[in-house]
Amino acid sequence: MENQKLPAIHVRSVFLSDVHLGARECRAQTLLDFLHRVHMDELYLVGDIVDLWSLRRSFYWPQLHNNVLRTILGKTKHGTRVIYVPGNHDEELRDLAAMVFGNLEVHREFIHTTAQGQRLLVMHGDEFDGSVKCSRWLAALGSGAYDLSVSLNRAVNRVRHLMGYPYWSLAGYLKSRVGTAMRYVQRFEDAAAHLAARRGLDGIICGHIHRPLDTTLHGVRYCNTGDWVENCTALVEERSGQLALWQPADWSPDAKAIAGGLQRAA
Ligand SMILES: [Mn+2]
Repeated sequence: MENQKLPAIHVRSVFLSDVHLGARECRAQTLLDFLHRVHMDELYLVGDIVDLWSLRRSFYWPQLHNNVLRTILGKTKHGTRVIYVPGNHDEELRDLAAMVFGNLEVHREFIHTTAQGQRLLVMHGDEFDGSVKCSRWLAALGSGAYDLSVSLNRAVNRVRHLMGYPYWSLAGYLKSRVGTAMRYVQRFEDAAAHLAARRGLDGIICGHIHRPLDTTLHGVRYCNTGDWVENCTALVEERSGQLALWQPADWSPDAKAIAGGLQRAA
């Protein structure tokens, strides 16, 4: 409520991913604060917005999560073009690709052109899992599917027992793979940047790994929008066409942020 009294910030485009509505970990109120304050011509939903995996495991849908969807739909009615690029947790929506519902469109991937004429590939990023080892494990851990690893552990050990091998801990194995996880992140970022370069584009905007980053990699711009589980970050294209990663301090009521926000709005 308080936030609605703050002056609005007008930007050209906003890119959000990995909101995970329907999961307990989703920071819906922080996202609502952002959506109430920031007005945009184009809103890109870069996948894993609704977490259908989590909803299937146990149904959880509080009013706040509903409010996020209503706020987004409300924006479409007020002229914002919403481009939904589904991810792996909402992959059922990929069947709707190329469909247009008024100001809401669904696409498998999309090429965004900035006000400065840069062409950027927008995709969720699970597409890179195939070329990146160990990703399924990370995806499962990332979505909090501990029970999955426990039941897998049981299944693995049943097989090992039948084959005469001793007990082996999956959790222990995963912990020992932290180095592998770091390599996974690096390979993911490499694969994403390479794809954009191969297609002759200026860069890529993706999500999926919950690691916000805006950098130059292999000669192209690599932007990861982050997530709304931990980081609460959005990639924002300002009126000038400049891209920047925003975090809560950029739109929440603290002094520095308001000055910055007002400059942007001007
Ligand atoms: Mn994902």
